[in-house]
Amino acid sequence: MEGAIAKSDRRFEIPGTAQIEEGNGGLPKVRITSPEVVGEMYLHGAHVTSWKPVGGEEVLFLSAQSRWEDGHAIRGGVPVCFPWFGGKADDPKAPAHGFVRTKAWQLESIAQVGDAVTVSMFTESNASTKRWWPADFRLVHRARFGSELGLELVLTNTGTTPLRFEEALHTYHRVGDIQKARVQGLDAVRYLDKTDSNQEKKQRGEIVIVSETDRVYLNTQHAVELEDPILHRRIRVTKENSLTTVVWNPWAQKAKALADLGDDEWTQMICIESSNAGDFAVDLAPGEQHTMKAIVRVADF
Ligand code: TA6
Repeated sequence: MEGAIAKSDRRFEIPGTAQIEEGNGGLPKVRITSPEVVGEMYLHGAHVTSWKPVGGEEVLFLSAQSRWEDGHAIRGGVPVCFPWFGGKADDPKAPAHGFVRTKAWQLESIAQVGDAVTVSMFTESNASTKRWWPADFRLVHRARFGSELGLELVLTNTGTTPLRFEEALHTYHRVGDIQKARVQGLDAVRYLDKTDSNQEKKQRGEIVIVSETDRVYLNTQHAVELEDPILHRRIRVTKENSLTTVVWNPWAQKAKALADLGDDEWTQMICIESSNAGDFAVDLAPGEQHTMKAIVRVADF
């Protein structure tokens, strides 16, 4: 059962700074409290659900309607999408966004450097992953909780044949009012519009959300800034080894259709996802390793 805290994991705790506790649905989580930050990361999906620099407000959106159980993804925070993004091209029955966000990972380490705390969790190939995907792999999600949130997705091809994968850090950012928010940094970048039969279009200026928005920005390593005049903050996302950025807001109708998202919660969230999706899937030879990084910073606005 996913719920119980493994006794052996207690050895990773850092008294007063990193505790392993039973979270929502009885799922184990690591709770971080340091002079610089508070944060949370569940073993379920190696899912960061909270990051709040001291003196500031919560940066991540988390749905009050989220499910907290094996086989379901948490709605909000940072879901890890792997080894495919969205639907699986050759198998409509396969779970959306892959299979690692809906299952328990294992705790690898918790380390403190100064006031920043880094939590590492991993998952590996086994008989159940091979039902969907033949490759042998080891995937680590490393989250550094500090005055900035540093996320690293490290994949190792532990097999003897090449593999190709997609990935995303599907981050839900909390905003005061989506209609007042602005996303900068993707001007003149081409994107696939998933609300318009994946037509390829070109971004002109900043992104303003005025309807359902579901776009995959292509071949871009640009930093992105989320301007929020209601919460008086600017969120800056920088990334490495990621060639696509996904921007998503379900708007009202889609939000109503999602059982694990409150009908009005679409006004308080926007996903900005550092990723390698579609034609930008990554090839990895046997024994090779690939690391995708994203760093989230908050500045006053
Ligand atoms: O990242 C955007 C997206 O792919 C959208 O198409 C939308 O489906 C969203 O992810 C949420 O997906 P989920 O499977 O978590 O409901």
